[in-house]
Amino acid sequence: MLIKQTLDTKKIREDFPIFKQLTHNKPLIYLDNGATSQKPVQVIDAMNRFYNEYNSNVHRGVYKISELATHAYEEAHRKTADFIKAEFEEVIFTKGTTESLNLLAYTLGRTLKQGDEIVLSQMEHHSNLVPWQQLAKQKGLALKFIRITKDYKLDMAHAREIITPKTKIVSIVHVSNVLGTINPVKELAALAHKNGALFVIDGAQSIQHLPINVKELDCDFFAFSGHKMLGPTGIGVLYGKRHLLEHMEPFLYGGDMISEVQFEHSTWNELPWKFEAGTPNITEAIGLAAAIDYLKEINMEHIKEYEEELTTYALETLSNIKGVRVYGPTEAGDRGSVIAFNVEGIHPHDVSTILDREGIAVRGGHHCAMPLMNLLGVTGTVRASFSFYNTTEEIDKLAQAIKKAQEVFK
Ligand code: 7TS
Repeated sequence: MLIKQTLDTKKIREDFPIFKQLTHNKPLIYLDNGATSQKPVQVIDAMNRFYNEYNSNVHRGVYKISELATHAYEEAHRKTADFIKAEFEEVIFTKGTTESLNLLAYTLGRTLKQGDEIVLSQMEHHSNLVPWQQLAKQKGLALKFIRITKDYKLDMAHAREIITPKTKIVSIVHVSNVLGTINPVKELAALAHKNGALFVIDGAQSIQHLPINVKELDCDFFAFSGHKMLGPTGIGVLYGKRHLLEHMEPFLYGGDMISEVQFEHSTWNELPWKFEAGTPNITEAIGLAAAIDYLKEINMEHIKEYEEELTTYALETLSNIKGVRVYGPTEAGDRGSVIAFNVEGIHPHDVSTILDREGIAVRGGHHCAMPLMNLLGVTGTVRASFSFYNTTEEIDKLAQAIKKAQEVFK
């Protein structure tokens, strides 16, 4: 099967220094993009330039390089807001998706009362489960989970049953990091709003793969991480609708997030700074802005199209190997570029180790979704997750390496 070559992957790969090296004397085939993405030289250079040329703190100095740093940091906010079609005031920088979701559980949690309900799904990453679970324990809230159907999608009839006027928050993963399922978040937003609940999207696995328009999705909050979209670690985003953020209490207190402080009383800075206490991750924000520039230049629509082709190719290739069981929806249009699978009779860690010897990086394990593993009746899976710099040749090599593993364990 030939795929339509929407992107010039050969040229794109030249931007990624990591692909120039060998691993176990073989070219690196990086198929663990669900965990983190590789970084183009444009991102690395932007961060180096900051340290080499204008390293200083933001929002305080009146001298030249501090003004440059402040401008670059605010520009990073502007670019991020524009990337997801939000307003400048609606984008808060955090450490990552995990922190964004914890921020929400903490701040929204303050307004919840015993008996209130939170609805999640059975396919959540621990980051979108544990913070709500702990909040529910502290406050006597009920947690409900939308079931998964046999074809690995959310059971929307069940969602309609459990999302009621008692529900205060619905928080759902956009693209599952295990099943790859793309969830109907627009429909869920409407359902949540009809019942007076807030709707949160965990966008950790969608941000690099799908064009995101938060206004069109009509979500109240959208969380993601910079490191999964070509940016550095240590920077993430929480988008929130302006009128909601305005009424929420801050998460962390300290410098920068205040307007005026007296010994007994303080008032808060304007958005988004109200939610950014202390010296922020300036370098990382600058790296994230460079990543966004890069993604925009490649074009998110083209990335989506190319990855859909690649995923179709991979699904077909893997399903044709006897003894390989793939989890998740069977149509590439219903799923992101994540494929979890098991090889009959071989532990996922052993498969991953053999693949590593062939230069192939995949993840083996529970993927921070233990309850989902229990539902699937497995302790773990192997997971190959693709990005727009991956190729069909790499998928062919993955298939060969799986067959090699089957030979070894015969
Ligand atoms: N939500 C989802 C759906 C994720 O896939 C991840 C990370 C997170 C939240 C947390 O993001 P973080 O940047 O705060 O860590 N997922 C994975 C993964 O699948 N393999 O490694 C990390």
